[in-house]
Amino acid sequence: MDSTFVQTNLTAVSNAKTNSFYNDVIAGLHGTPKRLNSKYFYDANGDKLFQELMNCEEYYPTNCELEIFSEKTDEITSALIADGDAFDLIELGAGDAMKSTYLLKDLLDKKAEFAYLPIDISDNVISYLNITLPVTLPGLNIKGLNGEYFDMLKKAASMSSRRKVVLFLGSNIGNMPVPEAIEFCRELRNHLSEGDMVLIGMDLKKDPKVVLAAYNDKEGITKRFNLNLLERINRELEGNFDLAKFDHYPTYDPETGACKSYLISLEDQLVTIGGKETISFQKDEYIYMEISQKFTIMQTDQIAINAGFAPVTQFFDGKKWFVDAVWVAA
Ligand code: AVJ
Repeated sequence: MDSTFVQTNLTAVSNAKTNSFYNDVIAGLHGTPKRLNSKYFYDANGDKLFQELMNCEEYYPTNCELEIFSEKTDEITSALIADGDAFDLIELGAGDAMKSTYLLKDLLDKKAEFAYLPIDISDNVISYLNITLPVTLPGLNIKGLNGEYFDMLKKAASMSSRRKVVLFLGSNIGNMPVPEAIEFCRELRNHLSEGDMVLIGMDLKKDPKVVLAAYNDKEGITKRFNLNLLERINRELEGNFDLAKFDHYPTYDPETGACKSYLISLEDQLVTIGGKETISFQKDEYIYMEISQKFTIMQTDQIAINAGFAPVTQFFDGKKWFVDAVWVAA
C-alpha cells in the first residue's frame, strides 16, 4: 500500500469526524434553545481538565466509585465470574481504566478465564491501553476496540460467542436524560444475550449542596471545562467565540435529580463559525451544555427492568452517594 493512499484515507477519516462535530455544533447553536453536546468536551485539553476535576475537592463521584472498587473488589469480581464460565469483559468508554484495573488484577489473581475488551472513541486511549496494560498486568488478554460503543459491541459479539460482561462506569449514563438513558440501556440489551451482565456506575441523589458544589468548584475547573468546548470550536471549526463574554451557570434540581450546566452570554453578540455561519446571542441568552443526572436507587432498578435486565446486586460507597449495580440480561 503506498503512503499517499494511507494519508488520503486518514484525512478522510478525520474530515468525517470534523464534519459531524461541525454539523452538530451548527444545528445545536441554530436551535431554540441553543445547545451543545457534552460528548464534545473531551479533546486533549478537555481530557486534561476532566483529570483535574477528578482530583479537585468538590468532585466526589470518582472518589466514591474508586472506594467501591478498592474495598469491594472481591465481591464485585465474584458476581461477575458467576458460574465460572469464560467471558469477555467489555468496557464502554474505558479512559485510563484506573477503576477497572482493580477488577482486572483480582480476576487474574482468581485465574478467571476472560479477555478484556476496552472500547473508546479515542484512538489515543486504545493504543495507550493496548501497550501499557499488558505490562502492569502480566498475563492479561487485552484487545482494545477503537470506535462507537454499539459498533464495537457488534464487533465484539462477532469475535467470540463467550458470555459478555459490560462495564459502564463513572455515571457516564447520567449524561443522558432518563428517557434517553432507558433507550440507551435497551439498545445495550439488544446487543447482548440472555445471561450476559452489566456493571453500571450511577451517581445518586444526595444533599443538593454537595451535588451543586461538584459542578461549581471554587477553582473554576468546571467553568474552564465548559468554556473549553467554545475554545475547541474556535480551534477546530474556525470559530471566533470570545470566552470572556460567557459565564458558567450550573444548576441542580433536587426534585428531578437533573444537574445541568449552561453558558450565559454576557452581552448581545455575533459569533462566526467556519467563516460562514453566524450565530447571534442576546445578552443573558444561554447555551445548554450538559446534564449529569442523579438517580434514586428505585430509579436504577426501574431503568434496568424497563430495558430488559434484572437487577442482581448493588455496591455502595460508605456514604451511599454512588452505586455500582450488577444487572443480568433477562
Ligand atoms: C464524566 C460525564 C460522569 O457528568 O459528572 C464532570 C463529567 N461534567 N464535571 C459528570 C463532568 C462536569 C462527568 N461524567
